[in-house]
Amino acid sequence: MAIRRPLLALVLACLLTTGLLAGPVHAESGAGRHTVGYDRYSLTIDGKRIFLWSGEFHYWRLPGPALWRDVLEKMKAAGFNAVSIYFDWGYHSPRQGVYDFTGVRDVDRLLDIADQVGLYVIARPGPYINAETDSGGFPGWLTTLKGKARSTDPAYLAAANEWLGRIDRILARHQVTDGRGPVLLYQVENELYNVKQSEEESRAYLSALEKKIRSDGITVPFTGANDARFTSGTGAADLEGYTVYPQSFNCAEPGKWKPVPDDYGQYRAGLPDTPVNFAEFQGGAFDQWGGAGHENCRTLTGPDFERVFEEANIAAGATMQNFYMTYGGTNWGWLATDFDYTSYDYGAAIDEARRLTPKYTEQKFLGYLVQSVAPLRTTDPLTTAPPDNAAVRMDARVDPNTGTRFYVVRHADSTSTADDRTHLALDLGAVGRYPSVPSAPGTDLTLAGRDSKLLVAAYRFGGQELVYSTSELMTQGTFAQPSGTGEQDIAVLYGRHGQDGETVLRYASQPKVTVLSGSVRASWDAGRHDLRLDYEHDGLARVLVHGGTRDLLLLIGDDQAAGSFWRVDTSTGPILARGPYLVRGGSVSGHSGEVALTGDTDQAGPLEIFAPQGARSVRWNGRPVRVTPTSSGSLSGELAGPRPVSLPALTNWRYRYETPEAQPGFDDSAWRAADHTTTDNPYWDGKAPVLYPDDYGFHHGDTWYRGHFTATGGQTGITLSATVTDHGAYAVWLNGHYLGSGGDGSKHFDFPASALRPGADNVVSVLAENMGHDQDRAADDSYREPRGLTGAELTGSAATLKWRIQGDQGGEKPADPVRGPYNNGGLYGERAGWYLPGRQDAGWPTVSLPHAEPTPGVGWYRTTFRLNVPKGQDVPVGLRIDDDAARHYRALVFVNGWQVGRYINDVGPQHVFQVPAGILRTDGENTIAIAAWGLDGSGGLGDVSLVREGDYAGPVSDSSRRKESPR
Ligand code: IPT
Repeated sequence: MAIRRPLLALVLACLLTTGLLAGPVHAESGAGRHTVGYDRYSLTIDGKRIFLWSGEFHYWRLPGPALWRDVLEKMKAAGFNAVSIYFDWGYHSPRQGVYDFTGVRDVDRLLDIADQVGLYVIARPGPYINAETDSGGFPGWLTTLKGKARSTDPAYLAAANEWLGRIDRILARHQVTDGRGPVLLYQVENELYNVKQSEEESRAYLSALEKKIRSDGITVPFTGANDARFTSGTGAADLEGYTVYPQSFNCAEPGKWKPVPDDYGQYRAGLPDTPVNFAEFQGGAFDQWGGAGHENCRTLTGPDFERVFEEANIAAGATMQNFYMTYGGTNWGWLATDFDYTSYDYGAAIDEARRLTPKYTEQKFLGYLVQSVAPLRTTDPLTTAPPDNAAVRMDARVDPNTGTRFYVVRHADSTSTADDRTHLALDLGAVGRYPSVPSAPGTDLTLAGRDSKLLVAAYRFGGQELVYSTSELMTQGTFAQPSGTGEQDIAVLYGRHGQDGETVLRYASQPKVTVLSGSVRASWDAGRHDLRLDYEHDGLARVLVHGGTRDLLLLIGDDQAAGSFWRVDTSTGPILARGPYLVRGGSVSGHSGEVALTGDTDQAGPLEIFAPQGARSVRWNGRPVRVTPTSSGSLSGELAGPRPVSLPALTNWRYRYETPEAQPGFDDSAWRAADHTTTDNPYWDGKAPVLYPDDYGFHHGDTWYRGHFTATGGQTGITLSATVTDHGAYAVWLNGHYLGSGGDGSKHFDFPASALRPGADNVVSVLAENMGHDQDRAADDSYREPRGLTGAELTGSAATLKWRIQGDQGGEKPADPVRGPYNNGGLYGERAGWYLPGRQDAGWPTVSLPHAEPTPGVGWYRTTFRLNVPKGQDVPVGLRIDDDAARHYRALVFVNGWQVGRYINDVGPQHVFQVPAGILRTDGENTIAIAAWGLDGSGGLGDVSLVREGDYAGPVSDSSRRKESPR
């Protein structure tokens, strides 16, 4: 047929487009080595084109290596072929020269898992990453280093090179180019544009990093996420990329859409010689303290958003897309930057509890499409006649090699919520012209509000020639025939429930059509040799077409029916499975004809599989499934669901008030003297002594100060200045008398005359909680903006205070290296180990929740509970705090010693904190320790309960039982 161009043209086109000459990577091929190249169309690996479909995942936001595999398998199952990973410098480095890559920081293991799961890795080690994390990923110790960050300043570069040297050593062991792993691309720096330094300086800095990284043995191409600003010249990466967040981050108005930018050509114009690359494309949105909550973010960036915007990216020619985030995770400990709270769920496709959301299904539709339709990797724009309804816009692309066309249809106003109907004029070149599609009389192409369709035409797959379909193509492949003796092609098509669909295929002579299920009408156009099928999308229709070089089974679903399909590619061929909550992977033994699948069920239900020829039996998670052959050529059986699991109520709380630091007799002689008279901090206001905790090696969490003075009797009060940032707080005592609390800025506190001790040592005690460091988005060292107290002046006398400061145990040498530098601050109970499992609360009085604590200060609530989740089940667990928002207290939540939550009762929005398996013992005793800090008389703690976030029968809990993660 005419769809295929003459062989010579094909060869020429391939030579022009394989990109072998354009690629920067010169690792020799052979012996496991691979060549990574690219041209303007796409990336290539050993000359083979790939559509890079990637999701962003941060291992440091999921402190349980067993769960890394779970999330990566879930991504792979949705058709992602890559994962983009920020590596967080500060997470690995508590102090200069010291790096930890063990336990939850075992990056070698992460890369091994990605490799085993079958995902390429886009490595993004910064040094600066932004990511709504403390200091944008810079370690605490960098705050005191002389030298401007993100520049060529020698002190900074030396520090950055130290990190790069360490992380590159690991990344270099896992490079595609050496045939030893999944690392395919390496991003240098992050978002280094619109910054407060010259472009020249930024370029020189990027160039210095690149030299260092290459000298570390990194041979994969460099990518940039600088919104396509540095495509050539000094410091340019091999492949620049766009970072696009079309809906930005206002989750409070989740129904309010900003439109798709109409100019698709801009993306090619900005990257004329390299693939159109969305290094970050919005996959959700972060939320803030007091914000609308991540469910609203998930609505703002829901399946409708994904479909409309991701298809628009394809219409713009993108062959590299990375969705930030695909799994957001948790800002456990003090990982969040100052405005962000503990959950980094991000409203992503996979939620923080690792559950698949409707966004995931939408990602799967498009992920399967881009993996299975090769012509999408080499397309040029194609001019078309507009649709017959001006409210509808159509953009088209064509693959010059095969003539395959892609039509992306959306509302001209992409924010429109109207249902519009239209017909399209399709010029399919040699395949013919179709002036009004759909052609069946009385049918329309319907575009529901905020919807988009990506239609494939003039496409050959297997033994078939698809002329066009107004259904979207999910996937296609070759599988066993019903008779079991031969092969058939299968294509899965889908559309919105109740909408018309029309699929046209071309045959040499009229084929035999058997409608196995559903209502589908067939008609034959003898002039064109076209078989036209028309139907309404409703459940799952099955149509067998006999007459081509191979039989074709069309599976035509509405979104829900099609969404229940899973595709697994094995060395024997693809498997299509329908029914279960998740299919993670599979294999086919050609020998025994056994199909072995792994996956999860959330309830008992059907399993249907289409497998390569010769498949006779099925195993699910190792257990045999009784299957019977169907008329579709599939095997059908039943799977069991999970056993019900209930979680215990939390009782037997024990309580102890601490805050001894507020008392005058407390011995602070071992605390560090806060006596620096100067600092390298560029934001220093000149006041001495310098009180910034960072300058004394305390970078994260709460800080205590004790300021001593000998009272003359004239002292009437104190004025404190602080930078604790929004929703941060501090509390002040004089000789154990509570003076009150404050926030950002200056505040005066009167001394009650009775509290002052003339002629004696007086002590002002301050507990300060800052919300974390700023990032350094503008490259102006704002991550170094001081935190904590910034000044203190007594009133009524010229006496000065002598200060001592206390923070997390060990400071830059964390006393708890397993949980690491972000787990703890300087609360008395943290330093005394009250956050850890163990018997230290044996003598504490018991209390019941909710509990009131009228004395301002910090008290600890502890209890234990046992879990006995059945083996082979995954039950994500959250810990919930409920209380009257009128009470003013904040709390740190520890489970088995890991700080899994920062709660502010009167701010929110977070009330449920995820406790990842691995930290949570699903088969034994767990310890909860909550440090609650009341700022006025309304402290204490509300109700605390466990929340079962789901119940799945599947392999994940088995792997966590292998004690993969440290406790
Ligand atoms: C982009 C950053 O690169 C990324 O680290 C993260 O902070 C993200 O924003 C927001 O979650 S920058 C983009 C907003 C231009």
